[in-house]
Amino acid sequence: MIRETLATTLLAAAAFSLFPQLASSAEIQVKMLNKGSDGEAMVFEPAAVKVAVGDTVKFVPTDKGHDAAGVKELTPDGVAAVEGKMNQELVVKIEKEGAYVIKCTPHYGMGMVALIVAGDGKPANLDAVKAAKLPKKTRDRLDAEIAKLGL
Ligand SMILES: [Cu+2]
Repeated sequence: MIRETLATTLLAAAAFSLFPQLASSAEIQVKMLNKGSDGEAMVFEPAAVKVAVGDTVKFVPTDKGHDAAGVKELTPDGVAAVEGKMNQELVVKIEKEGAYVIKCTPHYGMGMVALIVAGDGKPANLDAVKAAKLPKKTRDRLDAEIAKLGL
């Protein structure tokens, strides 16, 4: 009896470690918009998302004329920056903890920027994200999003 219970527990633990996404993975949608619900022009909405490793973030081209691309130097170490195409959906599977800054290439200077934070606590590369020299509008929006996440 005890042995059976132990075997069942071990099996469940093994299954969980092999397929953790079965238990927890989520897909978060981020829209690319000409105008946000707050009236701001050229935005990702939501512009800040907190996710778990294993989740996916889907960037949806709700309005035309946008893309979603990772900012190389503001991506966790060892992770390649994603490159979306204009007017196309981009699905990003998050495989590592950290902060990911995503830009819309044509509107980066206008502050069209999104922040993905994966994992709990303060991301290892958050200081780099906070210190990055960016166009003023972009810097301001990013700071607001960091604050929104309480980081
Ligand atoms: Cu854009």
